[in-house]
Amino acid sequence: HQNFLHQITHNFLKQHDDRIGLTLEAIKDGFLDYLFFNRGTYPDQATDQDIYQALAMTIRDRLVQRWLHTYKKATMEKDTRVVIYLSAEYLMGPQLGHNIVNLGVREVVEKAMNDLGIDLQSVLDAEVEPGLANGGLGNVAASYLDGLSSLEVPAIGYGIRYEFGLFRQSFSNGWQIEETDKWLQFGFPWEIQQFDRAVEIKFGGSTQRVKDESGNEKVNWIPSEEIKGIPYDVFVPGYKVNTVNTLRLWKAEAIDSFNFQSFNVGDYYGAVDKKVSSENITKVLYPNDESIEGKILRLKQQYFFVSCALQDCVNFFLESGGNILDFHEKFVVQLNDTHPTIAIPELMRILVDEQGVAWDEAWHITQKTFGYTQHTLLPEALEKWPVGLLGQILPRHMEIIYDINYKFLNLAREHFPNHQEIIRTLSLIDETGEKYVRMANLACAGSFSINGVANLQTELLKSYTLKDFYSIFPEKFNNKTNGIAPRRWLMLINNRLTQLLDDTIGTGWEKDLDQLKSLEPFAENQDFVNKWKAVKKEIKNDLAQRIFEQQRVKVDPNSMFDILVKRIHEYKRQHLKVLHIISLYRKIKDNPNESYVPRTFIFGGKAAPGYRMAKLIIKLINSVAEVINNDSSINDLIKVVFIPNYNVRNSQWIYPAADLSEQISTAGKEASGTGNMKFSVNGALTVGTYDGANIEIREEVGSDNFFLFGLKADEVKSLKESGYNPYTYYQENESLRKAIDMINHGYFSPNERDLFRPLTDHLLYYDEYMVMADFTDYVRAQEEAEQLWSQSDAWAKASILNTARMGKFSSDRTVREYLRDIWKADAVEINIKDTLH
Ligand code: 7GP
Repeated sequence: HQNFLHQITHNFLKQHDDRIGLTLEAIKDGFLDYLFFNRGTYPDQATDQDIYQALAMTIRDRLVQRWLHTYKKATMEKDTRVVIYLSAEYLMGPQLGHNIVNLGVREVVEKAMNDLGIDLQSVLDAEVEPGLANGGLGNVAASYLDGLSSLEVPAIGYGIRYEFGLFRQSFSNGWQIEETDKWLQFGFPWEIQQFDRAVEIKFGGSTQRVKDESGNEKVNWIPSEEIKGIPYDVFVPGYKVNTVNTLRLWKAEAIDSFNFQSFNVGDYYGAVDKKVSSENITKVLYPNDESIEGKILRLKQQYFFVSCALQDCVNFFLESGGNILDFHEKFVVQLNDTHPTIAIPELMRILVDEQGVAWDEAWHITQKTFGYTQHTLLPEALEKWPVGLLGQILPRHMEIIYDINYKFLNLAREHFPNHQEIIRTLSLIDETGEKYVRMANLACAGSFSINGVANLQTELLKSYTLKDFYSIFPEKFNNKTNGIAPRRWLMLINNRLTQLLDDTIGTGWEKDLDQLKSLEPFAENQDFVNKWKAVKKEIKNDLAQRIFEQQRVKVDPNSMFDILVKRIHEYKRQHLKVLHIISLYRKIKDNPNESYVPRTFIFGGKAAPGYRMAKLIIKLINSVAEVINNDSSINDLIKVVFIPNYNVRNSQWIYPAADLSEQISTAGKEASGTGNMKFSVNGALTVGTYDGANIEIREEVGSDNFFLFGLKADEVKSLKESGYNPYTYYQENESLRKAIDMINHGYFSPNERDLFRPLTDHLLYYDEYMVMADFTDYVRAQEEAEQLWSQSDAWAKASILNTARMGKFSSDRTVREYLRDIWKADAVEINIKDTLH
């Protein structure tokens, strides 16, 4: 009977090949069909949202068969190895444009829309992106899924379907305002709900030791709360291949959406209450990028999606006839930082308590299953959970963690006999005050691979942050320098440059970014240099126009676009940039007759809602912008723009338009950075510190095409140890002093002179991130940039070389390295003509 049904489906698909075909007619028909039957409208009456939804459904139809084949013929097959990526965040970005590019149908779709009198760009603009991430860490999660699909490797990303993504940012009187991100409001056309793969998740209660039939001791967990996880599958198509992997996002639901007992005694509200509280778990993304407080709901979120994911893997592996003892052969599970680390005791629990595997064997399987990626150098970002809280929410896991710790510390003592201090720092439990579980230690003990995301960071992990783990397990440590997906971050967002590249060196670079190297000789070709400049000018025009429409600020596309976009954080030093702008402004006012390079300074980024200093920095930037943009005495030589609600969609306009990319973190603080890569591959020059992946970018593009400044990581450290006094820089550097005095005298806050005191006082008397120490050299690097800018051909040449030499930073390279060293999974070619069973 089943075969019969399959046959019918296949005959249907064959007859209706056009429905899923990629021809102009098929796409037009599909689109009009959805517009009429699904949206209930005609093209001339359709809203932007109607048009977007109809085109999205049309494109989605073309993914379904590829996705189903990938899922059934590769992912679920017993003998194929599957990469599992566990991440609390995915920064997927707008989907329509990306999926059109990956299907290889950009031109056809553009034509189909044109024929109907519709501008494709405005359709793309109508998409509300799924902002299910804070920043960098979610961005790499999305890039690596894209890379895995493009390399045809079966993979599943697991995460949370937050009902509200990262808050939307607007400004009121220059202050950041946060609003709920209702990204699901109009429906999300890229997902399919999989009700039949729902799982149950337990919380709380207690454990009980019982004897099973054969007299062996066994632990029962008797929870106090149970909820359901419902998966929603999002398609992740590879570039011009049939592989479409799955991003499976989980939503929490109450098991009985109605508690009839309460209902019968008239407590309608109480009955609904339980439903509401269960569903709260996946309500909203926590908006802090690098510091985590001990929030119960956050721990529940972490356990919720991790348990959903592992249960799902176990289920379909056993369904396909797999042997649980081979779990680590079938799956490799990558932990995206420590947020999913509770997966380690969860897998132990499933193996030991549910599958009856002996402890030592279960530990062997677990350690062979997990890899751990570490994304931060900020000590305050290392997650830890109070033992009391973890034990209350997950009593069985707390026991398992203690058991793991007992054995792990015995091993550690063999390496460090008589080093009580080292044993204390290695322990999974921090016992210095209130007891905490250290999630990074758990991740290190329970995985076979530990990697940083750029060379410098990996070295710093080995010599400081995870030093003692490194001496016990040197073989586990490795580096995987981050990369970005060239399809999104060049092809999709920079159509103009893509055309020029294709015309000059042909296509093929988008799958093999090293091919951009063949652009190098063109840097000496005047005709090409002129074309390069013309393209850049058009792109800058586009952004200037958007800025004018949005903010009514006129910026000059001939000025140098100097851009700093990323989360607002003191270590990322947006305030260093502001001090530079103020000092330049001061200089122009004091010496109006000298000649200056016209500059446009563009900012973007969100501050964590509870991070007061970051919010004050936003207010300062907006206040400085207000004064400078309205000061007619400086003849529009400088403009300052803060683009609100920085997200993937907005960033797609920003990166291609940059001349100068600001990567100015305190050395030794930025693990890698990926914005730095997006800028440079689009031809921006970088002004940057010797930090994160900046170092490797400079190595590739050449030191002549990169403006380096500032203290190095070891210099930061030794200056700090020798007693850093920021005030001396204020005394010694006149332009720095003037800039700070202007802020302190209320020049930018006439109604509230002391508004920025907390910020300036911090800089003068504390300055944890050494803004003051790096100021002078930063200004020097900026002057160097201005000198090069004045020779416009030389600048263009450096810009070309940046693009030409960025091949290394393709996420395809990074994914290949993960596959080679950690995941060890092979490509599986997907043939959509195969019959499915
Ligand atoms: C970020 C790092 O700050 C950034 O340097 C790196 O490029 C990115 O990860 C991708 O590897 N870290 C986070 O976003 C984060 O939340 C805290 O780290 C655990």
